[in-house]
Amino acid sequence: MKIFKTIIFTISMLPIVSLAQMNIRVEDAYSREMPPTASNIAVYLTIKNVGSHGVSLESVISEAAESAMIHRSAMENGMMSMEHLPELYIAPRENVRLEPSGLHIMLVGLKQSLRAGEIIRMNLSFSNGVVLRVDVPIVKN
Ligand SMILES: [Cu+2]
Repeated sequence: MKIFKTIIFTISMLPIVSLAQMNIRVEDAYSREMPPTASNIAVYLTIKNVGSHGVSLESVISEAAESAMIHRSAMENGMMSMEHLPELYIAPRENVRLEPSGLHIMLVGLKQSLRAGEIIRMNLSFSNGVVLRVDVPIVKN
């Protein structure tokens, strides 16, 4: 009987999880090939929130690096600097583009150098509990 209850519970939870998952899409992910000495790389992608609730990207992990952070590049007194964002909000029915000279995900402490043609994996965790696995192709600079 306990098993039966567990099955019912699992089935009833499924649609909620998958609907939330469908509300967030990640597209056009890529990173540029860097010199072999580079220890950090920037990842660019577009996050689409097609749902009716705002959602925040809260954390990123990748097996390719020691850690990952959300960064925003900005010009300050003629110098390019990077600011660390604790999270990234995506309003309902909005897209947020992470692109060169703007928002990006910084993979810090690469475990090995990455060549064009390779693919690295990241997991993006959102405030609604959704975790999306994203494949990031490394492209020629
Ligand atoms: Cu950065």
